[in-house]
Amino acid sequence: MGTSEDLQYPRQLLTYMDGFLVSKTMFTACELGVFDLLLESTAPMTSAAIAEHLNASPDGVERLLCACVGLKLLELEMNNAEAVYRNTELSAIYLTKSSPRSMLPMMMYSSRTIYKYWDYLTDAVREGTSQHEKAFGISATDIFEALYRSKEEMLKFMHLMNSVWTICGRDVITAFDLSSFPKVCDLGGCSGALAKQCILANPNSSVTIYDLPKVAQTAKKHFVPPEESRIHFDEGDFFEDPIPQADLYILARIIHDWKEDKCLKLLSKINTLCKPGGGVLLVEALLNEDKSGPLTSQLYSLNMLVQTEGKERTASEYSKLLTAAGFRDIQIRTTGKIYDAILGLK
Ligand code: SAM
Ligand code: ASE
Repeated sequence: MGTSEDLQYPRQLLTYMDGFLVSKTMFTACELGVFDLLLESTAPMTSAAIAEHLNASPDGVERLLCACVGLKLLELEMNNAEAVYRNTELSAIYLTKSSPRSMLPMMMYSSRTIYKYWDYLTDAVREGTSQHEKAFGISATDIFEALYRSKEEMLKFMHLMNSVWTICGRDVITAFDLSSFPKVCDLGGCSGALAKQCILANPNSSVTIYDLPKVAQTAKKHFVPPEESRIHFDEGDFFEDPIPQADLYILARIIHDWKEDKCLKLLSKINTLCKPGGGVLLVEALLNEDKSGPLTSQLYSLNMLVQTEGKERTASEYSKLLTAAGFRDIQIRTTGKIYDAILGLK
């Protein structure tokens, strides 16, 4: 920071400027199926062969592959004076459709949806509000009506929500010993990815996923196998309708969607339902107390501005909300990954 090299040549600023070129290069290779094709291929492939299989321009594909080599998403090797490409280990594990650790749904949602919203980040900062109207022509005032503007968009969102828990789920679920809470309710549990992690880590617990009717029905149909007898579903609006009785309420990425008053309304409703000794587990991307980082949480808070009415918060901001709703003994566990855990007891 502030060394003479930085001031004579603004390397860092140029890297930031090109940040979206990097993202879009990776997204394009994902969307075209470059990594999937190379995974299926028994041998490394030439650029011409890749272009033919993808039904894309040989020149365009060659430039894309070249940039992917620069990003270390692909490796280049000479085979009898012919350049051939193969996946790096990282791409094979995280950027292919069939991989159990696939991050492709997050890439797709970033590339198509978040990218469009961020075209209006300046307006969002000026106006202090979400940008559904400008980005997608939707005049909805309800956040999830806007985010679920079509069946496809709702499914894309559910896949986005689902995939991060394959890399961060175990850490947040095992941050605290939850074995004393046999009956768990995952409020806004979406596709059930965290519910699955919860029953894996706590063999004696069962989880009810509570979500909006169309989300719960889609999760039941496409995400949670019917033989999973320890995961149940309940549907409704958690602000307006009755919610299930439970020993522990999990709220993962729920509080960060909403303004203070709605957060307090929801948390107080949960507190009323909780028996003494019951608890609430918030799972969120925590900001440092002085908001100096982590960068991911800082950037996600800007994304909450363009896409929702919420924001990312510090541990003491969450503690304050929980205390105001009647919870006590609030404990914080950071994981060093994207998402952290906050436990409050009644
Ligand atoms: N907890 C999941 C996770 O972290 O992967 C999903 C979080 S997502 C940001 C918010 C979830 O809350 C969505 O599944 C959404 O459908 C649900 N939701 C939003 N408003 C709701 C409401 N009024 N009642 C019930 N569920 C709601
Ligand atoms: C929400 C979480 C997300 C609402 C909208 C969202 C995410 C993307 N869009 O509760 C996941 C976190 N990623 C980012 C970039 O914020």
